[in-house]
Amino acid sequence: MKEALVLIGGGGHCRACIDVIEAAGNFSIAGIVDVNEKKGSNVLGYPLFAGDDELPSLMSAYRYFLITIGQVKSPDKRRQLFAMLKGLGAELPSITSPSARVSDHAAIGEGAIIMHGAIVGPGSRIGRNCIINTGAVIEHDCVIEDHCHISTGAVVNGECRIGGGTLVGSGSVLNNGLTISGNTIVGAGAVVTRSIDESGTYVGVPARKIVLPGRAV
Ligand code: JB2
Repeated sequence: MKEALVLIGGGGHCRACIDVIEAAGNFSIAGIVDVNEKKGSNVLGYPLFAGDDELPSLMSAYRYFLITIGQVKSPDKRRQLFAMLKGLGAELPSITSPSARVSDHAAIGEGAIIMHGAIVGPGSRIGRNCIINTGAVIEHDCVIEDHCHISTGAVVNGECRIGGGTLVGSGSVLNNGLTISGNTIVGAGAVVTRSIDESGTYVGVPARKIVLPGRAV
């Protein structure tokens, strides 16, 4: 019998995760934890059955949990939920789509999801609670630290190191051998040609730092 898996967050990213979990077939989805106001509704037929305040009591009934809130502007929510779940003693499995190619010589951290059509090359290490989104390429010998989101169709060439909490936007390209500091945003379609040692938001071709209104430099 399949083990039951509880999902945390029932929005757009959750819908994409459900498709991967169903295709992977290792777990049955027990239900979704979201904000209390959404209790009683469902996502793709799975019930939103609890709020975060009920997580401690859910631990006695369920062992496996996966964070299915996405990460666009900030990794903070996913980081907080990960710490909370670990503190409660939850296990967070990694999930890999059957249409992804993960090298036998790669390692995937707990709570990470490798979505449809993604590639993770030999010698690469994907940290805990990462999203390697649809069609993303992580080439050989990369290190993707915890809580990163490598978005749809992004290409991280070989021997790159990406610091924790970074978002690599859709369709962006990182040249071979770069280091990207943590808590950085690489905008969609950017081409990163040099290492980034100062956190911030980088866009364009070649990628340059921009300062967004209302945000610290
Ligand atoms: O603290 C929370 C919490 N805050 C928001 N705890 C729990 N358990 N759930 C929370 N949520 C819920 O997460 C919201 O009520 C909502 O149901 C869900 C977020 O859904 P949304 O569609 O706004 O964002 P997303 O993070 O699932 O998806 C975004 O990021 C993905 C990477 C979207 O932009 C997607 O299009 C994108 N692919």
